[in-house]
Amino acid sequence: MHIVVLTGAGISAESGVPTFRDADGLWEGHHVEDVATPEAYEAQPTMVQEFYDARRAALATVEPNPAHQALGRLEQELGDDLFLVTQNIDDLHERGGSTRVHHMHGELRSALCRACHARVEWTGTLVDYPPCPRCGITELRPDVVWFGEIPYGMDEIMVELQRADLFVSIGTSGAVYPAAGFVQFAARHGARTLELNLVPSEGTPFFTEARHGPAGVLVPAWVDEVLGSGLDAPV
Ligand code: BJW
Repeated sequence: MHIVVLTGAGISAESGVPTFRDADGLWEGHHVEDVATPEAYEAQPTMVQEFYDARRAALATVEPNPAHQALGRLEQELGDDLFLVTQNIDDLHERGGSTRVHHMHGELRSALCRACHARVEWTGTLVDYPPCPRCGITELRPDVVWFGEIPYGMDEIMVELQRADLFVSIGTSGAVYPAAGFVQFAARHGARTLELNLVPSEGTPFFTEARHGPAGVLVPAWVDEVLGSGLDAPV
């Protein structure tokens, strides 16, 4: 049984990390489309750097919740039979026990050099334009994938989706591509598909089964089912 799990902002909501499209559609007062583009960075670099610096600093104030921990437990049991891909740029999966997390939209704790293209671990601020540790040029930006940019690791993700017996989507609105298309791609290649989300998402009609409620409840219950079933995961 090969399982591919895709997570989105909803899995970190109960940890206190705001989602992008709930409530008034604002992320700490910003529309995500206004800050998460290369054009926004060109036009207002200080505003964009401060936005991501604040989110990087906020990582110290949040903890993984039972949903992250359950996926860590699942990896311990399944090893290579689990492929975890997240759209999230926080580090809560890692702190919840997952060791092989594929961050398709990048990571807050990483900086990308616009001069030499190095990706370097970063925990401080970027708004003060520190030099790149590799080339010394002061062109570090947040290592995140903005609209119009190509997500990381797409080739590997597509191979994993083709191999999947089960595709599980957790806490994502299904509004942003290419992740929103994974369910149909996996289904076309023979996977059963399961949605675990607070409320029905844009993608719900494409799933074999959908369960609605908080991730902190649904995910541990689903992991218990998988581990209790001798890996013949129920959908
Ligand atoms: C809970 C919960 C709880 C709450 N428990 N659940 C027209 C048509 C189709 C596509 C396009 C188009 N025009 C442009 C595009 C492409 C574009 C796109 O999709 N745009 C859409 C707006 C239409 N996509 C891109 O540009 C991407 N690149 C691309 O396509 O390159 C081409 C290419 C692809 C592949 C191969 C080769 C070439 C790049 C997208 C980059 C997205 N970047 C962001 C910002 C990243 C950095 C950052 O975090 O700031 O990524 S945008 C933002 O949205 C962020 C998220 O990862 C992403 C998805 O959001 P997510 O996770 O789904 O969050 P929400 O808030 O939307 O949903 C949360 C869900 O949780 C809700 O359903 C809640 O109900 C639920 N929930 N509490 C369980 N307790």
